[in-house]
Amino acid sequence: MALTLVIGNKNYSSWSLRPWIAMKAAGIAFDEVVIPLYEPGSAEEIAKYSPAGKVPILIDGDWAVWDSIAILEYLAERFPDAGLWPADPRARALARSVSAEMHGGFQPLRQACTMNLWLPVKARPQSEAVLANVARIDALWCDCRARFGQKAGGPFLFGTFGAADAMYAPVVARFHTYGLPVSATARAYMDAVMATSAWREWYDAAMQETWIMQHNEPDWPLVRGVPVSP
Ligand SMILES: N[C@@H](CCC(=O)N[C@@H](CS)C(=O)NCC(=O)O)C(=O)O
Repeated sequence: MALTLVIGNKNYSSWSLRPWIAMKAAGIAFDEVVIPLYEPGSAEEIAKYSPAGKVPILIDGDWAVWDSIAILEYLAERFPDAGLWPADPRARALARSVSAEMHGGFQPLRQACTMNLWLPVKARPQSEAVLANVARIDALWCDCRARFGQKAGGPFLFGTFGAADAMYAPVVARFHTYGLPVSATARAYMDAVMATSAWREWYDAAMQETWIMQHNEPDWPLVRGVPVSP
């Protein structure tokens, strides 16, 4: 039976992007159900699939798995040949550590630089706390690349695109949109993620969406990066 991934709208739903891009990059077939977030009835619609009331949710027959990390772990077990986690135990432990660090942390960055693919790409001033998050993420990307990615011979954290890259895909979007200061290694990694066909597919679909949420630049109303009248 085909898998179904229940996600939020692509422009905003950073958590949904994680399992979605992991499945696309790994070639795991699935149907998708898109529930626009923050609309009247959104919560009721999500609640039909999960009592947790959040997307993403993976439906596998009569079984539902929710929360991005749990979904990635489920997929890694169900599709062991997909290589979602690195084969080497130490690389795998590092991949899980950095994924968990993302899942549970970086609140200043997440709060100040919400994922919004419609926003124009430009550098915006940021707090010390946000810049400290950026520096930590840059350092951990460089560490993964230096210890494993480069040797494995691919442009991603551990070589080929995997669960850790999926966990950081929305961070790539944030760093790019908000013009955050990164090293050359981090920039090359971001460019590699953004060059994947999975990324392009998500981005192109986000550009076609019509749901408008308030964004964190309220004095600059925007539709797809183009200023519009309030
Ligand atoms: N820890 C969850 C977070 C999921 C989450 O916060 N999803 C947001 C969308 S990106 C959501 O469903 N928001 C709807 C709401 O809170 O009503 C995960 O990793 O999947």
